[in-house]
Amino acid sequence: MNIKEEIIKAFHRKPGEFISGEELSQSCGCSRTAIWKHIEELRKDGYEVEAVRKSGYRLLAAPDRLSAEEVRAGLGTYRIGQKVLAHDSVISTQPLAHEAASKGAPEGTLVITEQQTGGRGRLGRPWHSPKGSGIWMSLIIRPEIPLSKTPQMTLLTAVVLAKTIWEETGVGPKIKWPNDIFIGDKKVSGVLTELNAESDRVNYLVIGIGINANMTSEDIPPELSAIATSLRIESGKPLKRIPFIQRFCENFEAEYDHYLREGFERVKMEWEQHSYTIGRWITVSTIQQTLEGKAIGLDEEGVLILEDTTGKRHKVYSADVNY
Ligand code: BT5
Repeated sequence: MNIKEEIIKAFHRKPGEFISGEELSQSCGCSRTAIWKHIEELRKDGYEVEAVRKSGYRLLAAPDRLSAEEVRAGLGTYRIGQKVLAHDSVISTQPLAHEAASKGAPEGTLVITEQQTGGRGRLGRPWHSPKGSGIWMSLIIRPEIPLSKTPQMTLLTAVVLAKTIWEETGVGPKIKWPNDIFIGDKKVSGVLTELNAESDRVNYLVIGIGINANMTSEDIPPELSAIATSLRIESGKPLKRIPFIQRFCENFEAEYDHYLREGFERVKMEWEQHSYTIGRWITVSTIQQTLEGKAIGLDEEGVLILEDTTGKRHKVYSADVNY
């Protein structure tokens, strides 16, 4: 048992209340001296814990740090986010998640970090991931679906992100096909889905998620200032990252379980409801060609349907979309 994590869980069960050393030592299965030592360690980690003789310990403030203990304390899921690999600074969470997945990390494992020095988007594009002000994470899932359906996981993740942003900030985001979350006309979050498969069998997917949480306008570099925003800028309040990640995991698990049981239909409907793309005139560039037309909707597999000026409909599988 991880004693620090048990103590944090106990504090979360009784917010604002004193918990006696005796009660903590019983629920953690260790001596009161061991509890005292772990409380000292928590203080070193930035937790403010009040200790009062006869009353016990009370949590006054937790640090704004993405630790495995904090994410798991009070998390209402049975597998998404139940294993967390938390880092301070990494090049990118994607290769770390691939490595963990190839060594057998369970479905739902989350790799999170405070900072990425080489964060990336699709086609190797850079993803700006400054320290402390974002949520940079990679989720491992192992769905039993054919390869052709894996792009649906990006759409599912975008729906879950849009819902979570709405629930946690009250700001209404839109999804730009296939992987961008927009508020107004600026990007607040992006999804990068990577796949490991053999013939038609999916071994695992790594879903990379970048969310601009607490960046201020000054934190956004000039080359991104016209296209990027953050939840803090849009909602006018700092975001509590831990509750956000927990809500994301809970929403993801609910949506994903429903998808595995019932199929893509609900994701398609919700995606269309939150869509920035549908109804717009867009230009789509693939390696082979450039198409112009109106985005009509998704087909039942999640492929974007585009109608050109002659009324002809085209299926867009994977491409860059300009507006
Ligand atoms: C994406 O790519 O939007 C996917 C981003 C995924 C990032 C996560 S963070 C955790 C995990 N680890 C990683 O290394 N990556 C994943 P794409 O659609 O290709 O968009 C990339 C483009 O977005 C760049 O070319 C910039 O124009 C822009 N951009 C870069 N950083 C941004 C930011 N922080 N906010 C908004 N836009 C950004």
